[in-house]
Amino acid sequence: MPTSRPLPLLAAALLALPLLAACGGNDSTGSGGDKVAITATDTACKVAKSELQAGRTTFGVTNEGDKTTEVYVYGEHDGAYDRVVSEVENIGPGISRDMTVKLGGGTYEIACKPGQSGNGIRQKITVTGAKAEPQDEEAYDREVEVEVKEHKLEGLDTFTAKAGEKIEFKLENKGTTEHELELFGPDGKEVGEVSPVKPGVTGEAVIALVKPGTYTYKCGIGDHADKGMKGSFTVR
Ligand SMILES: [Cu+2]
Repeated sequence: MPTSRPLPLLAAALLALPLLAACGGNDSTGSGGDKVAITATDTACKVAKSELQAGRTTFGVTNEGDKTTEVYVYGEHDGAYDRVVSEVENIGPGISRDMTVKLGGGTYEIACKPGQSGNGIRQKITVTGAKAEPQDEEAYDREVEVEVKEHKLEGLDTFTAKAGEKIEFKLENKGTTEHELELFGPDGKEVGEVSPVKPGVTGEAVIALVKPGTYTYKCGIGDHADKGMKGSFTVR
């Protein structure tokens, strides 16, 4: 029983914790949460936990079916679960992928979509804790998907926006190393970024494109930009 443990021993255990975390912790999610397994088959969508704490959660998705699948997290909107909070696509049979998502308090549905179509097989989850800040999840006008692999950023070639629009940039890492997306306004100053995402993971950020002009973007990791992971688009 932890409560009957002598105090010095407990103190020693607490001191040892950061060391342990520093050595191991390859599955750490930053907020100390464990990875939540989602097992997808052609007929089922098993979520290891149906109750989660608000904050960042990493779902470890494994496809045990025969069809390529995708997994969505849907938030509620006017009584329907159709607001996409996060997704991970193109999970082939036998493949595992991680999906990290920041969830505020509320109810959500996780959908596995064998064959990558339809409404999917749904599981409800409950998240306890503070509601999400609007900018975390829903206050954007539209989203744009950017696909990255070594060494290309795809999806923004024909992208344009109107000044004042809030865009959710979704960075889908289909490569084999970490990538990110840094965005700079017409004056060259950074206006936002999608933080580095690991291979197989999708990251996102809502960025307001306040001023009209030419925006530039790049992957700021290593020499990726020099290798071609950069570009520009116009905001009118
Ligand atoms: Cu990169």
